[in-house]
Amino acid sequence: MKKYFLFIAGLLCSMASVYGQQNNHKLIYNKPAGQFEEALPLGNGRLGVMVYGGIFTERFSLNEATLWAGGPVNPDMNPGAKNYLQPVREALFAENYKKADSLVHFMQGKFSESYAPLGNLFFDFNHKGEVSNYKRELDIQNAISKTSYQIDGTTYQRETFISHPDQLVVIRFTASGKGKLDFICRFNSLLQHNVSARGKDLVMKGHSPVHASPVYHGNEIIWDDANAMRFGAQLKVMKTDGTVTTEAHSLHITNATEAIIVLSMATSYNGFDKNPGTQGKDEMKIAADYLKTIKPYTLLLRNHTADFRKYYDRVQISLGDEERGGLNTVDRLNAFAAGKNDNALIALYYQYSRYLLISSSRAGGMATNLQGIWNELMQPPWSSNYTTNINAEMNYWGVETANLTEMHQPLLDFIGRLAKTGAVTAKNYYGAGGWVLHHNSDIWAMTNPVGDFGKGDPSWANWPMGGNWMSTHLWEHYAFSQDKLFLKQQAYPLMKGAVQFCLDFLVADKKGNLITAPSTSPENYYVTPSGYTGSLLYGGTADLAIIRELFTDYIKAGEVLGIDLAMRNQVKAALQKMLPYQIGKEGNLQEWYYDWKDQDPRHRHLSHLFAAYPGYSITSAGSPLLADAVRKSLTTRTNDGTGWAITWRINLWARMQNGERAYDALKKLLRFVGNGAEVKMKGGGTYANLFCAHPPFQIDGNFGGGAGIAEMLLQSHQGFIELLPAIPVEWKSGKLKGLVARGGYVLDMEWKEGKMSSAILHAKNTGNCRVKYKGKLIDLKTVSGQDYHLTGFNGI
Ligand code: FUC
Repeated sequence: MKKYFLFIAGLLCSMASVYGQQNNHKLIYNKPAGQFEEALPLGNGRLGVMVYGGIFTERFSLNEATLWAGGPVNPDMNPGAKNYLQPVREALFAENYKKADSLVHFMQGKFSESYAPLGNLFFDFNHKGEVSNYKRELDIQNAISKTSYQIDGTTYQRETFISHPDQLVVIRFTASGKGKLDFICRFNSLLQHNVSARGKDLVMKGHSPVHASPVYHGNEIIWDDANAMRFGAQLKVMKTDGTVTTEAHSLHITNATEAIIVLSMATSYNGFDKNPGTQGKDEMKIAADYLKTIKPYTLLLRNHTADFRKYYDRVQISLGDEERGGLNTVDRLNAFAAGKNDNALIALYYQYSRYLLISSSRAGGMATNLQGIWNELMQPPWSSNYTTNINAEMNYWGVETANLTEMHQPLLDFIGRLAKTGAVTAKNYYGAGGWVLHHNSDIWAMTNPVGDFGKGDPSWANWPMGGNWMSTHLWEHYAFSQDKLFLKQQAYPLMKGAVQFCLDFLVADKKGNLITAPSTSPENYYVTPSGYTGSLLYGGTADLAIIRELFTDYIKAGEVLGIDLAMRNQVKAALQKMLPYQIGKEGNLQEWYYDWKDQDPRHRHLSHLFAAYPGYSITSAGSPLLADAVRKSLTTRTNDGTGWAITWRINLWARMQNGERAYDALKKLLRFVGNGAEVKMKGGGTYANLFCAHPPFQIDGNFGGGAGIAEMLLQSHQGFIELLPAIPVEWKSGKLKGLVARGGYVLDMEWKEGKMSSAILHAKNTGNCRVKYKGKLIDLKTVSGQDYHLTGFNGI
């Protein structure tokens, strides 16, 4: 029975007013950061700062999202690689995995390049006396950091934000006593650089290396100023009542009560295929241009806040706890670790994931990398690159549901560049059409298998599924936005290219099923009955699941657009012939072609479960037996693991509608691991600044964790919208506003003591929509722009 009625938009109760958690948007600390994992991130997508909040010396570590080592990649670097494909396949089908493994090493190229640290900006304060009442905080609703303390009765305050509309870092210093501010501004950098001071300006110029090897592959750093990416950082004292004097490499501000400083940064990056030295942009002009028309502080702040909150305020969340916003974040983490439930901390973690995405991924810019945009090392872990066998995609798992669809665009645009280099890689490594991406990439849109021409481990290097996985994001963006123009112009051609590669790459097994060869299950190893441990095989489940998902998306896209019938039929036929999922003797979803054992049964990767999340070719309703096999595999893998690995488990348990297991994993994600070098424990968790500890820091877990929380509250992958599909008993009451479901629907919900008390669906599109709650499905026809109060469920 259809039981719903239309509400007049204006009469809808304002959910905003019932979120009594206005303070739960802050990370709060009572001492300065001693290290990166305690410092607080600010960003506008392009510019990033980690604020340490020091008392005598304040440190801002600086980043610019386009500042990378290296230059345009030569995708033609190993043109003979394809000659090894057939011998590798023959060895595999002869079950000679060792030989296949040694041959596949010839199908490797260079490693990716590294995301570079721009430098540091320091403020040295001439403070004397006892410090009291220290506080620093990050207000994630307004994207502003604040530091304050007292010395001898004077209150010192600093606030910093990075404006997207004005493309500047803005810092305001104040003292409560007249003329009490006395400090020096200076830069440094690990990159080759020089600093000069003139008038009220301090300028740092420099360049990154043309190569920085991954830290796990030596310490080679190559400098070549002619071909290097250049950067410029220009600091200006915009306003002060004090005196500014220049020293050789610094500015000195004395006798001030207030000082407002702005910082502009830019690089010579001019596209993935342009030499950043010889064909680069004029970075000093770009940086200077942003400084030309500086607005008054209040206007800069107002523009910044309005811009940021336009995105941030779209979602509100409360999981039923009392307000804890005023508490110190480290105390909260410690209490949580000691077993004190803090659902407000989980809500904060969710909003923080949204904060980090708005701060690190803006339309027109770079996709957020392994550390977002925040890195202060010359050779950061895994080069702070794009790792596509889980991490880069995970960064965007939650973006659409979190009502941040615009933030998806940098990844979707990146796919367009990858398809260009990837077409050459497909030809040279596989003799295939379309385009391919392996497990690593960088700002140069590198697509080849890494490994320094034979030194890489095939378990990660020789995995050609990155482009296929990435392409599923193109469909997801359409599924949520229903933007047909995007589907037609941007998504479909790229999806088609990925599909073309797969059609060429798939081969028949001995029984005629279509499979992949060579194949791996990212970074995991099997043990054959004869005791051989390896990673290379044929017909790995993960490959097949990813391709199946891509093919399904491609078919749907073609149907929506009504084009390419012949190819669509070809893809449908291939899909029918693909090796079906197999259930192993333990009741597990088989990871390998044969039901072999895993070398590490608790391995962090869960690639063979791709079909259950992020894919949806296995669902509880559509394929219950396979879903049970997924549950079995998940149980064997356990909820332990590194940071991002835990978050994959949260999402999978949510998809398997097991709120308790998902919550158990969530608790593990929020384990306070201490800080930086002090981290001794095995497994992942959370640092003081709520960055995810792999360890070390990787931002994927922040985004994967956010996605997981949302997946527990709202799902829409089974052809219907499901409300509260996997909530644990700890979340018996809560309120939500603004989460997005596929089809272009925005949901507000309120539930009390385990029962929904209000659910409102805002339709952005006209169409048919099905909504499920506690096993009951209702159908509604929606009209774009209308709001629907869902009343057909028990308890509403
Ligand atoms: C994958 C993972 C590693 C690490 C790296 C960046 O290869 O298996 O653990 O997270 O990405």
